[in-house]
Amino acid sequence: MTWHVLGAGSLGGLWAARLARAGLPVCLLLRDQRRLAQYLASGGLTLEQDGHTETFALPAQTLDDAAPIHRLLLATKAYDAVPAAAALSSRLSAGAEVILLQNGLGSQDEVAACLPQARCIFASSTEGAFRREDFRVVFAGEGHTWLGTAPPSPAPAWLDELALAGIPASWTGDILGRLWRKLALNCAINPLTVLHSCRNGGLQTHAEEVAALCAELVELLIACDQGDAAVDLQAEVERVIAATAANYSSMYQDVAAGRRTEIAYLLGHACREAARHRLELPRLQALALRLRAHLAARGLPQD
Ligand code: NAD
Ligand code: KPL
Repeated sequence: MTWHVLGAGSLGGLWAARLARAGLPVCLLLRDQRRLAQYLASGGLTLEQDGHTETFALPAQTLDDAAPIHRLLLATKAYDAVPAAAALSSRLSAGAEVILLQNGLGSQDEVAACLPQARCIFASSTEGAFRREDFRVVFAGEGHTWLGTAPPSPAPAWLDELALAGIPASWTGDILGRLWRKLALNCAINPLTVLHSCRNGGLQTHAEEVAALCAELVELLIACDQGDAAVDLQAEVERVIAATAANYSSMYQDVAAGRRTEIAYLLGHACREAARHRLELPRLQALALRLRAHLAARGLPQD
């Protein structure tokens, strides 16, 4: 069965190239004819990995092509996921499987609501990739991808195809826990790196601020019935800060490049859930206000 990939950017490109390299059928879904023409002119999708460069002349279609889709990897930013899914809805067969590769939380439920005919599979990835230019992806960091449904269901047989393609992935019965844990890490680290204008390691000099945020995030996770995701959160945040001390967080990089951030699906989701549970989390709320003001001052969207 063909792997349709919508979002031929960093992670989508990384998946598409590895699936194709393993001889599996892959088809890219591009926004419109102009984008398709650009792709064809580029000669294909190029992957840079471990000093090697390989180009894959994958077939591609525009979103409004008529061919049905049975398996889709949706690899857009969280704020683009719903419009992209809606544009494809009429092409998805009954029982189609859609893998949602978005960071944060909130977009997955929005997509699932707009694709009632599909089986939506949520993913949480720690792999790293970036686009050197259009249709040219650099594999920047090894990691792992967790996949699962909410509520839990049995693993699909195509998990073997991911193994064949060298995509490190596992099925989990607790994908929401994985997504919440990553969201909490991102909320404790990313906004502060933007506001203090520092690399992740720079937060070691703001340890009290990080610890206070972790305490509120633990309260939130417990209120959201995500107690497992709350275990030793502060210790893990400190470990990640130390292990990635030389890196700039993804949010820092987005702001520095003048790109829209995924704030609505990270800190924004945390604050919405806190309000829903009537939790007073003053540090988290103040952080969201400061971050939004910072984005507004730079002319960037606050959601
Ligand atoms: P990206 O911006 O590199 O790629 C997204 C792609 O989707 C772009 O090429 C964009 O043009 C395309 N797109 C958006 N709407 C579309 C539409 N309607 N039709 C066709 N194409 C459309 O983003 P990314 O870095 O790959 O991130 C995707 C998700 O994965 C994000 O939620 C991100 O937080 C998460 N993530 C990324 C990394 C990473 O290292 N890049 C790591 C972990 C998680
Ligand atoms: O995932 C990250 C990001 O930058 O988005 C880390 C490195 C964990 C920091 O939160």
